Amino acid sequence: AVCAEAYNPDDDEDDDTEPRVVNPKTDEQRRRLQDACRDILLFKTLEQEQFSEVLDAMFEVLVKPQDHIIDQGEDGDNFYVIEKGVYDIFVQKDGVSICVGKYDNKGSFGELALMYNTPRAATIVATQDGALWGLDRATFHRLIVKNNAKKRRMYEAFIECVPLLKSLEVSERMKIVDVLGARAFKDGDRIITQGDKAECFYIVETGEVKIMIKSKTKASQQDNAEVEVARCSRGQYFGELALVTNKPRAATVYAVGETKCLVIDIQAFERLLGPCIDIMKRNISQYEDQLVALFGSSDDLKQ
Ligand code: 1OR
Ligand code: 1OR
Repeated sequence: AVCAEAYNPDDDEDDDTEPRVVNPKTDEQRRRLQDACRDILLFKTLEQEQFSEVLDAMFEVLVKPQDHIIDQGEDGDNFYVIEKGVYDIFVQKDGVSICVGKYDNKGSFGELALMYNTPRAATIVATQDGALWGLDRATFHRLIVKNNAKKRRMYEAFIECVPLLKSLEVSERMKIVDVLGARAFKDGDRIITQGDKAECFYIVETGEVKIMIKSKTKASQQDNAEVEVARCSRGQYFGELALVTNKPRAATVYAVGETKCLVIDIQAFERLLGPCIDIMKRNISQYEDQLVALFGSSDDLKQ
């Protein structure tokens, strides 16, 4: 049987006495590692000191096409951050292995088995030459899993009152907290750019964002300025449309004043927010009516 309980870091006293892992790196390796880790959500809520311990412990892994980095069902050894390469995600269903997604030169994987002490939930296969940075299980426990206890305390109350997530079980909401990252924006910062490929989903924690669109059907016309179509504030979400429709971002999103958002990557979105998809789809169908009112056509959403 698979144990889905969160690992309780307070049960584990050995962690503090475990020696700190340091894998020496050249300046050039350190620079590449820092680049690769800049947007890793699981690292976004770490203190500076913990983050630099993570970087010290990481080690480079070079991979070839068809290498299996992780096999579903095995025990977890490492967590991986992608520096480069494309990696297919396979999940076994009724004895058949299905490709359910891929990582394209960014992101991270292999956190679940280490967080919840479960067998690997998917198989990850390199499709080309690539480079990864590994983090060993003991260091992952000592730094990331310990930090998750703090994250749960910080975000539990807020996550409990996000309307979209109401239909989930408490344990499902806590799993979202475990993998989310927090990002702060200043007034006017662009969070999402219309036309970009989508990687994340956002929930506003504090502050406000404004959603602006340029009509694609009017793209050649001079008066095709950005038009404000909506705002989102505390507890509201954005960035779901491209993930649900598998299309580029339909709008540009800017911070209005100092704004903090909780961020979930596309794999976690698909894994954990399935039960909320119907609510999102219902809300998306209302975008279309508003679009017609604004531009006289809903072609922007359809194509
Ligand atoms: P892990 O330690 O279980 C396999 O090792 C990793 O694949 C897993 O951590 C995740 O980091 C990653 N379901 C489960 N794990 C996934 C999924 C996934 N995608 C990536 N991983 N699903 C696919 C969502 C696009 C759900 C499939 C039903
Ligand atoms: P996304 O992933 O496409 C931009 O990134 C986000 O802005 C989008 O998800 C929604 O979360 C949010 N059209 C498109 N995106 C909208 C709209 C919208 N409203 C909110 N978003 N409208 C119609 C125009 C296409 C709303 C008109 C009021």
